Amino acid sequence: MSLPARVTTLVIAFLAVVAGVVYVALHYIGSQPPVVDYTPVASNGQVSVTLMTAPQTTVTDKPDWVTYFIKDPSTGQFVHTTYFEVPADTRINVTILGYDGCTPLRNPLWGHVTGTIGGVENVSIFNGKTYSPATPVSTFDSYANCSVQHTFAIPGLGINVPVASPNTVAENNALCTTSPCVANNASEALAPHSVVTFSFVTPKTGGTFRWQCFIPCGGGYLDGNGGPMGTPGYMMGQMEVQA
Ligand SMILES: [Cu+2]
Repeated sequence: MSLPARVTTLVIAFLAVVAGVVYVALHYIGSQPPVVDYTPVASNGQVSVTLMTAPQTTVTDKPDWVTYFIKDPSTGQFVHTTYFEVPADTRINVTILGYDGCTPLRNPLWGHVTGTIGGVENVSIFNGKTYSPATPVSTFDSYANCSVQHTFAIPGLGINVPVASPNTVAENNALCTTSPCVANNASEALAPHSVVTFSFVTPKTGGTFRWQCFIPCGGGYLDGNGGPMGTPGYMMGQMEVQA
């Protein structure tokens, strides 16, 4: 092989390795889910934030992972992310559309609603036909009843919200199968789900607050804590508080 040919081969091989390293760094380590910005739609010291849980993530290359979605207030579309931004010192009125089925909590402590205004979440269950009346709930016993699917917890603010689930076997066997479970697919939007609402107030100073689910819902992973439980954009995320 001539010298120029050897140099060319070496350079190409080197660039291939560099490309591989860059791909791994961006794809597996550095990739951050998009941030849904609610700050422009806050008014009178309040803002409404809408999340969704789903039994699968058919919009990504992890179709069998459970996940959250967040509704983009500017488009009305559910975005596959767990990162959102809200203003400081503001009442956040959260709605979670809970489209997944029930899983028991590993620790009954996480069945207590904490850190919300009034210490409760309001729960309505859609059974596929009708909604039950919204009822305030402060404690769930996820072993006695099929009642909780995931949790929405911000440990840095003392917030823990067990996300209520559809209760019956029939409902849990009729869950949505394509995510996000939204109105552009009417049969999915009408799958059994919970509607959970609660409010809390963001701190007066800004900051980044990690939030996550505490149900070990990473099916197929050690103790259920891998996969979606440890991956930003699925069962853990960030609330960015803008001062
Ligand atoms: Cu979960």
